Amino acid sequence: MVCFQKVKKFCTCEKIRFNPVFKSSKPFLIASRMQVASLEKIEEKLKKYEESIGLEFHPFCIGWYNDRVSGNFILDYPKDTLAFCVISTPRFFEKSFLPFVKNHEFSMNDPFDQCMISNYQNIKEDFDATIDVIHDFELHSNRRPKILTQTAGHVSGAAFYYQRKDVVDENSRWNGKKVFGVSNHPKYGGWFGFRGALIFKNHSASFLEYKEPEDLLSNEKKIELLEKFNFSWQDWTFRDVANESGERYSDLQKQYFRCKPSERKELLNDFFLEKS
Ligand code: B12
Repeated sequence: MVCFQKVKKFCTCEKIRFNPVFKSSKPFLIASRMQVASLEKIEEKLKKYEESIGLEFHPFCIGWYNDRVSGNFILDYPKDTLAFCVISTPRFFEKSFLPFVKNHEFSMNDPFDQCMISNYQNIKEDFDATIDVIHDFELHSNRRPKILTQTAGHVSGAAFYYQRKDVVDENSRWNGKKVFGVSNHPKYGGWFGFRGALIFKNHSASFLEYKEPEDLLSNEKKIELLEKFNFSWQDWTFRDVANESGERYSDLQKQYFRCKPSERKELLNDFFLEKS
């Protein structure tokens, strides 16, 4: 779901007047047009991966993310840096993961993570740009996640991140209880996964305009979503609270994620043995 709507009309008067880098408005105008053209090129290339392997890429400015999170989660890039929040749709498992498993030896504990590392390697090779990748599963040495994907998902418009503060009268409902937030995709509901972010270090996204994702859920639905995610996530029902597309994970995909990581390779071996 490549998003062009966020591109601002070029150069507001304020930007021209207050931009300290350029003495006149003309060079800034040219720079902005080049930036927009280069974003369009990047999105065009990424679209190929959306179609072939079922990933989605949603652009955002690092500053939008950093403005939301507390100090210890700040991403250390200039605020205008262009980044993409990456998510896997329900199709990713069959389109990318199973073919990957069929053709590769496992070198990591989690073949799914290995598959994403390989996909990002291909994407990086496809661009001349210097790209940093932060995976959803990456942790700092103190076990803190390197990126909060739900916040990235929200600011990029990929999926609304519902937190307890979004519910009316949350305290009387969940007094004293820990309630984790959950993201809802406008098309797939909960049937998707965050796969981290791509950061185009040399690209400015200062011309992108921030737009809040649409809050599609009533207060009752938000409560249902948060309660199912927190108190009965094992039955998968939180994913169906607002699933517009009707698309879900296949039985094999569900079985895979239900398995303990140590049993996943065996499950896949059995699956391919049965098919051969
Ligand atoms: C650690 C972790 C867990 C821990 C703790 C959960 C937690 N949220 O803290 C445990 C092990 C319990 C867990 C469990 C599960 N998890 Co988990 N988990 C993570 C992980 C790796 C990091 C989350 C984290 O540490 N957050 C830290 C806290 C502090 O962040 P926070 O509460 O969002 O606070 C920030 C925001 O509030 C932000 N902020 C402040 N103001 C505002 C305002 C706005 C508008 C916004 C947008 C943000 C914002 O600032 C705060 C930080 O300063 C993420 C992947 C990732 N890298 O993000 C997956 C992730 C959250 N988990 C996920 C899932 C699916 C699960 C499980 C269902 C199991 C599973 N894997 O199938 C269960 C369900 C939860 C449960 N009932 O137990 C998914 C959620 C998908 C979704 N739709 O939202 C994620 C995103 C993984 C993924 N790759 O998709 N998980």
